[in-house]
Amino acid sequence: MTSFDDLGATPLAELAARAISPPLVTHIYTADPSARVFEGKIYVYPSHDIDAGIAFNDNGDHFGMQDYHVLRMDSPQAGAVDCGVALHVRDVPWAERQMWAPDAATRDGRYYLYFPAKRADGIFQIGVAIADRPEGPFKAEPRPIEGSYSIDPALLADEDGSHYLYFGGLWGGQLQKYRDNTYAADNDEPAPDEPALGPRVARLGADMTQFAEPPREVVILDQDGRPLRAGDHDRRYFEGPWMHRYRGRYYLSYSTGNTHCICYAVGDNPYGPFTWQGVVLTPVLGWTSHHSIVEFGGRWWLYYHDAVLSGGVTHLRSIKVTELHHDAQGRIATVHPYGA
Ligand code: FUB
Repeated sequence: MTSFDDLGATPLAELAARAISPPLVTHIYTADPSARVFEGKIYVYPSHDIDAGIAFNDNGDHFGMQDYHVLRMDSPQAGAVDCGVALHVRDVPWAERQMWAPDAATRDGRYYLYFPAKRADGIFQIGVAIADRPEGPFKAEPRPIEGSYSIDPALLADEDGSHYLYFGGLWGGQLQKYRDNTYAADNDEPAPDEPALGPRVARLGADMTQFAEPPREVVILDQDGRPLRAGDHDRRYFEGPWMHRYRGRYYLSYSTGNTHCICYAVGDNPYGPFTWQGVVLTPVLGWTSHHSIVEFGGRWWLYYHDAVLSGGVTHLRSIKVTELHHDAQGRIATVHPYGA
């Protein structure tokens, strides 16, 4: 595996040549791809990266995104069509800035876009916007989802018709400020030998715009059944949750943040616990890694991003896709974005 540090030291032209997949689009920068199958096509809901002219800082304020474009693909191997602006922050009554990683779901012929953004007081919440078409345009609800917080919403449409919303991200995503769903400015990450913070999950109500229950914390266990520790940066949850079902089991995959991998853990129900299994994607160029996993045409696909197209600018990323393989035991084969 090419480490994060090695990537930074590798000439860009070499990385571009070794990259296993090209960007899906090059006319805009895109990141955090949530790929969904609607109406027999793939719709990708990415962040729309821009240079907002904001200085780099540890809160990620330089990720100053303002709108969403939805991309449509006839298949993962086909070209991506930019369906245009689906939602702009100026049309979200409660939000001021930083339209970060979104996801989408459908129910009863309507489409729901879930997105995080900062309120005027600098606190992230998650909102929902509704459309009649997968590509929008989406109309935002006047208020964020009550009881939501932090970033990176991801949906699970379960077999019984229930929808679950997973969310949460550390550091700039503010997850470390919450305990038992309550914010305190002086909350921080647990000590290294304490259980790590997990993503949160809540079942949605039938109208898809509110939680039907208070969010619960998801626990990720090691192979001995112990919760991963906060100091276990190679495996602990950081941001970017995603859920897919494979052969009746629930696969939670996520970014490890400052160790730059996508990992996965497996459980038997949407709430977990989940047991850590391995690495889905080794580091990409750029600080962040964020992905989705989708089945299409009887095969599995990993959507992800890197910053090769922008020359390594960490907030100017491009989304990509490659095939993902599960072995006979259901284990995921690690993807090396620049070759093994
Ligand atoms: O794109 C902004 C943030 O960067 C996302 O919300 C995170 O998952 C990371 O990719």
